[in-house]
Amino acid sequence: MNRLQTAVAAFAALIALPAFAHDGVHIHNAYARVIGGIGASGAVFFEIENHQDVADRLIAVSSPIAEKAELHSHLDQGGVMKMLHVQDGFIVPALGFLELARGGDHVMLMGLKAEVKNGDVIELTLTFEQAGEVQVQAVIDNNRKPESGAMGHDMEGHNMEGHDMSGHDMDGHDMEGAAQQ
Ligand SMILES: [Cu+2]
Repeated sequence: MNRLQTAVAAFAALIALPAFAHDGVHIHNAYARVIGGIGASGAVFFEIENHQDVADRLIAVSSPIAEKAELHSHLDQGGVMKMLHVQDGFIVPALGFLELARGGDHVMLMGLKAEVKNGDVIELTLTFEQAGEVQVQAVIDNNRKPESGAMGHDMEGHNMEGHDMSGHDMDGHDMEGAAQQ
């Protein structure tokens, strides 16, 4: 490669970057926990990856499966976790990540219109200030442990079943968490 070719290649690499930077937001590892039948509530968790070079904000959510969907978080009030409706939405840093996870930020579904079971897929529409509307499919997974969401990227391709089966007290614990959420 001569000098000119090298310079052209370097320039091509540079101009390729902004195409990625403006590629909106991507949603990873979406799953939902739902306890109960029609009229029940559920919580949805996922990771938001912001490919934009500006911060974005998740401001609204809706789902055909629920009468109402809200952005919620948990607040530790002297050891008691209280759930609150986040009116201002969730900020996702420029070129950064936000994880919605158990015990933290989550999407709350209220007034389910249909009965769902493990393995069912529900549709969500997320509305971002910058990226606009993003469609998400979340699988109902009432057995997932909190850690598997947090480590979603790293755990992919590993033996998730083996990992999940090693859980000890999860059944009781999970049901408590779901009742709160
Ligand atoms: Cu909630």
